[in-house]
Amino acid sequence: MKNEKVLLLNELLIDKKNIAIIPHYNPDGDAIGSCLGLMHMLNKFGHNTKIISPNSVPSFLCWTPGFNEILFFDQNEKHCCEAIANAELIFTLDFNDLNRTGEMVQFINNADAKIILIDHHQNPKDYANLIFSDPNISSTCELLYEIFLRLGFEKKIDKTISTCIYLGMMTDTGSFKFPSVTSRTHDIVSNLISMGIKTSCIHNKVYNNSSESKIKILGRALENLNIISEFKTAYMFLEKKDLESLNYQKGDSEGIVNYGLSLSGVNFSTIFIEDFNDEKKIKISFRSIGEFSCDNFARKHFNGGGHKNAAGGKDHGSIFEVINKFKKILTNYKTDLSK
Ligand SMILES: [Mn+2]
Repeated sequence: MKNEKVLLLNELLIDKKNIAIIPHYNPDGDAIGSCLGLMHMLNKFGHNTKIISPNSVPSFLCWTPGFNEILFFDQNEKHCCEAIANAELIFTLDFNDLNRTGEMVQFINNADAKIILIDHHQNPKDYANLIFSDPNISSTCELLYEIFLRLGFEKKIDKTISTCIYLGMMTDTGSFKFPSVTSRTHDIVSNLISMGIKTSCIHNKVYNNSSESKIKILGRALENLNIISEFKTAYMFLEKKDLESLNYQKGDSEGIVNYGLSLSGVNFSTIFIEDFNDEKKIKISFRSIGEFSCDNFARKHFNGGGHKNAAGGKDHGSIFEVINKFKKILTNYKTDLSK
C-alpha cells in the first residue's frame, strides 16, 4: 500500500463529510462486513455515512451490527439517489467494476463525489480517484483492517468493528481454509478476538442458519452431480423447475459449488443455475483447488471473472446447451486440469 495513497485518504477524511458506502449487487459477507465496519469507523469521526446496497442482503447476514442502517436501492430508489447525489465521498467495497452495482451505476457516474475503491478482485476498472486494490489479500475486510492501521485508526477498532471485519474474513476464506489465508490473516484474527468478538457465535449465525428450502436445493444439486474424472472436474446444475418446486429463496444456492471440491480427485467444480425469472439466463459458479485459474476460465468463456480459485460467469441458452459448451471447452484444458 503506497504511503501517498494513505496520506491522500487521510486528507479526504479530515473534515466531516457526507459519505456513501456501496457494496456490490447481491452483497456477500465480505461486502456487508466491510461496508458496516467502515461505516462504524467513519461514524466515530463524525462523518455522515450512508450504506447503499443495490439489492437485499441474505438473511444469514442480517444480524451484522448496523444492518438496520443500510438503504436498499431496489426498495427505495429516491432516497438512495439523494444519498449518492449528496455524497462528497463514495467508497465502493468488494468489487472492481461499477457495473457490479446494477442500475445504480448511472447515478454513481453522475455523482460529484470523489470515489475510493477498496477491493481484492483482480484487474480493477479505472473508475475511482483513489484505488486500494490487492488481489493477494483474502478479503476486502482484511484489506480494510490494514488500511485502518495505516491511517492510524488502530485504537478505534472496537468489538463492533472487529465483528464486521471478522465476518468478511471468515466468509471469503471458507472459514480460513482457502490458500489466500496467510499468517497475517491469523494475526489479524487474533487481534479481533482480543477485542472480545465471539467467533463461534458468528459462525453459528452464518452457517447454522439454513432454511428448509436451502437444504432441499442443496440436495437437488447433489442429485444432479456429475463427475468427469478425466478432467478432475465435477459439475452440478439446478433448473428453474427445481427452484420453483423447492420454494427457492434468494441465497439458497450460495456455496453449493464448493461441495464438488470435497470429492476425492476433483480439482475443479462448477454449478449451472437457471435464473428464477428467465430459464435461458444461466448463472455459473466456478471453484478450483490449486493452480487452475477460475478467473481466466470464466473471463475467457463465460462473460465473468473473479479470483484464481473462485469465479462466476453467465451464459444464455438452455442449461444443457451451456453444459455441453462447457464440456467441449474443458477438452482444451486437459493438461491444466490433470495436474
Ligand atoms: Mn470479497
